[in-house]
Amino acid sequence: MQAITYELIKTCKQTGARLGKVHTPHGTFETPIFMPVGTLATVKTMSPEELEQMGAKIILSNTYHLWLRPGEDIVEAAGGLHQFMNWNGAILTDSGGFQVFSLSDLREIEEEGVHFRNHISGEKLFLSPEKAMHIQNSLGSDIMMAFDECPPYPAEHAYMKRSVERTSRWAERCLEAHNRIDKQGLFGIVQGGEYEDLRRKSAKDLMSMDFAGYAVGGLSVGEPKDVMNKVLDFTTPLLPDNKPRYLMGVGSPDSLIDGAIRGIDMFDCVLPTRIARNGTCMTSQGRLVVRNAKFSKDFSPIDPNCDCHVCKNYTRAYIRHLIKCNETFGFRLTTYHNLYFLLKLMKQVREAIIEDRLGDFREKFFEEYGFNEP
Ligand code: PRF
Ligand code: ZN
Repeated sequence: MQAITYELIKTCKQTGARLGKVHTPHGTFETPIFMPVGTLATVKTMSPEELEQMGAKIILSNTYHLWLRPGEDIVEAAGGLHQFMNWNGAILTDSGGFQVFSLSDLREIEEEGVHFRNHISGEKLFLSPEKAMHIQNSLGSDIMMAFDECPPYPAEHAYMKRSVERTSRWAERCLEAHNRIDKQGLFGIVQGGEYEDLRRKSAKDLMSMDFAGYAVGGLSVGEPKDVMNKVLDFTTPLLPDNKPRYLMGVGSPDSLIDGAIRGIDMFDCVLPTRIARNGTCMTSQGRLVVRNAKFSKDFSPIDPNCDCHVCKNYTRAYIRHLIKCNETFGFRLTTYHNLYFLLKLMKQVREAIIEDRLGDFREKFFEEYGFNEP
């Protein structure tokens, strides 16, 4: 029995976006979906009870960070990541590949794996496909990610080709090393940068292996938005219809809609939680920097069109005051609202797919939100 299964419910006649269901050992969720990021076994400032209240069904956590602190053996001894952090919904863990490349220095890639320095202590470490699978098996996430290389943008074709070939060999080793197939699903990651021939090669290699789902990696790494959309245009049609598709590290409202239109089912990003701690909110009228002086006497909610707990009970003036004073509660309020905003956006996307009007929804949303997302 596979741990993760996907059910395609319908496609939007206007756009081709997919409405589906993903079944996991920790519940079923409808797609397209946004996954809040809980890198260190916590979605920063939010309790699992609050995540449940706002409607989150699946969160993301990180192999790399939990390996370094507290160590996967401690999480395993607690009974796995769900028990350790008291979250009963689904969990996806990233493999550490991307984090090694983005956080550590002095990394050295070889066929066996990657040598690098711990970004906290400076200690020398080594991560390989086998090690990444072992750690994720210990964490007990519902969805594990293959260990891949995510090259920077732009990368030359010759480099990207070698990287894609190595990522395919690493993917085989991940499948080989994964030994809790009935309890945890493993997703492969398609790489290849902006090169169509390499995306094809990567997708073909990975399709010949039996993954529970497929991610599109190597995007949102500094390329312009139209490049990302073009890559998705030729990449998602290469992925199987009967498995979930996950666009890694993408979370701006416009990209969520444009990704769903191109057949993506799952998204994650630190954006809503990170900008929240900086005093910035996502609203139906675009971004609102609530820490700005102009809100000091504004007793209206962050977003008059939002029905979240924060917008029903707290004002811009109060939240601005808290954030100016570095009060933790202020960051909790903006984080709650931003996550609620994206979860609700995806709910609206799903409703629009049911009614074959996601194209109309996109047009209206962009008109009100603006095209100014970085
Ligand atoms: N690979 C992995 N994790 C990721 C990415 C990737 O390419 C990205 C790319 N935006 C985000 N997180 N393993
Ligand atoms: Zn709100």
